[in-house]
Amino acid sequence: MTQNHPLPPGQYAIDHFPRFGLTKYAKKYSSQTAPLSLLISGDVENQLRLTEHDLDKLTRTEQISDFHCVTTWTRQNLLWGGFRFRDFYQEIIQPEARPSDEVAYVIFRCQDGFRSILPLADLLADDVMLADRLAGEMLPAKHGAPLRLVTPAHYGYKSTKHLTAIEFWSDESKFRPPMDRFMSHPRARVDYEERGRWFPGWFLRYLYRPLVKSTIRLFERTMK
Ligand SMILES: Nc1nc2c(c(=O)[nH]1)N[C@H]1C(S)=C(S)[C@@H](COP(=O)(O)O)O[C@H]1N2
Ligand SMILES: [Mo]
Repeated sequence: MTQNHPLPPGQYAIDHFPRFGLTKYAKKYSSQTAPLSLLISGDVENQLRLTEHDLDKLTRTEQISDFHCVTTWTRQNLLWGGFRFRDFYQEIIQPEARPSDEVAYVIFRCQDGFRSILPLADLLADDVMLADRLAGEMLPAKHGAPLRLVTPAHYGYKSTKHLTAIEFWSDESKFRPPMDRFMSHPRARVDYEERGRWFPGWFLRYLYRPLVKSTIRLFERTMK
């Protein structure tokens, strides 16, 4: 099942999978994983509060994909388990929450305050998952339990961990990026090196790369 994709522009492969993220959220780490409680809201007729049992009706799926952090490290061939976002949208959100026809953006929120936004169209791709398993085991707290987004075609900052809410909106106005605006690209596709806005991707490579080691160390300390 292992596939080797060429590395996207400006990325290098590492052989471990560190916990990573915005340093301002590093201290929010909790090894105690709360059971899933996912609030569905936005331009929808019905708000929903979903638990893990509500996801049982979806077909489980597994995929092997590469994970690309915007700071230039890539971890290849991760085995994720969970649900396809498209199935979740078509089999739970559309029939039960009844989103408006205008919905075009989705906001993901989580326990530590981090958040991300993606166009709905990007999320309906085959390889976008809501994952609750990693490498054949329950998704550990380290990597985003109880449930995280996995979207391999986008930089890691779109793959929000520890999900608590998903909102469906017609525009981006309800989204405030958790990082400086220049670091937040509305799509962040790795193939196009959409690392951030205003600056070209190759420029941000050189800005971010020196921060990788210290950020990994910071996250390691917070997990002790
Ligand atoms: N809740 C939450 N999700 C998050 C982040 C975060 O700080 N908090 N950081 C993002 C970034 S920048 C990256 S690269 C990935 C890292 O995922 P990992 O910790 O499983 O390696 O999580 C993303 N999702
Ligand atoms: Mo990242």
